[in-house]
Amino acid sequence: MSESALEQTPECYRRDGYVSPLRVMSVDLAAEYRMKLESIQSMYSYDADATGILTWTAGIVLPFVGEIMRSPSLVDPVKAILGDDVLLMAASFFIKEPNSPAFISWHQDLTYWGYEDAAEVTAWVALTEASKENGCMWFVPGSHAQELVDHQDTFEEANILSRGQNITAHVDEADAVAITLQPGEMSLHHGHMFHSSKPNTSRDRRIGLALRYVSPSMSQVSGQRPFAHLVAGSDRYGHFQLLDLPTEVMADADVEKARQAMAMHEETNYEGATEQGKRRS
Ligand SMILES: O=C(O)CCC(=O)C(=O)O
Repeated sequence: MSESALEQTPECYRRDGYVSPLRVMSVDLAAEYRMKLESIQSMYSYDADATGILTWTAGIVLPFVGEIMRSPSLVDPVKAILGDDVLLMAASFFIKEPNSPAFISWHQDLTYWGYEDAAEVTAWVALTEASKENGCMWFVPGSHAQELVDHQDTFEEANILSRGQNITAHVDEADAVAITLQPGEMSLHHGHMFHSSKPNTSRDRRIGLALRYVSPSMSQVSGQRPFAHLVAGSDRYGHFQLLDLPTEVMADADVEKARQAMAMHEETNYEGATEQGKRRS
């Protein structure tokens, strides 16, 4: 990433609530990571529980995700926004299969995560192309300047979001921009950004890795201490339980931590819901 792109990142982020596209790895390296992911997925394809763990808590159980999430090409622009101390509190794959109806309704990420502040940035890394045809994300520039707005639960089957949550007010799609990415590029977005994505109508998978970075000052309203990895600087607060990076694919001890992380997240995420939706972030 060029010096000038890095310098412009905080201003652009403050103004628009997102920055995109930023190249964070080569097309070849993105293809290599895709191959790694798909070979691990095929090893666990018979096991829905393990597949859920490696999809939604990838940063705890997959060493190659540990490598991506602490890479300076991702962490430096995040530091330019959050400051020198940065934790990675979740890393999840958002995968849309070829010709699948899976979509994401208009939402703001921080709605159900239980944090008392908004010092959070999502880095969404494209391991495949993300295009209008295969269901890239759409952002409403400047919408992050609003506080959290009302959402309603829909629990729609094809909605990838756990509660199928949808911003209650009308979101005018004419105000939105398509966040198209080439493999190896990423977008950054604010936790209050209005965003959504449509189905994949292409013949290939669309694979994104969403990395949720936070400042260590962030804390859960409930007093819960979620797991996180320290990726830059230091943590002077102790609001999170710090984990070591994974060194082996789906090691038993890491899988156990991943289960605890999912359970903690579900407790927060489903607060006030009338039903439990999908088992995910
Ligand atoms: O992958 C998608 O289409 C949407 C992901 C998303 O909503 C997010 O990363 O916050």
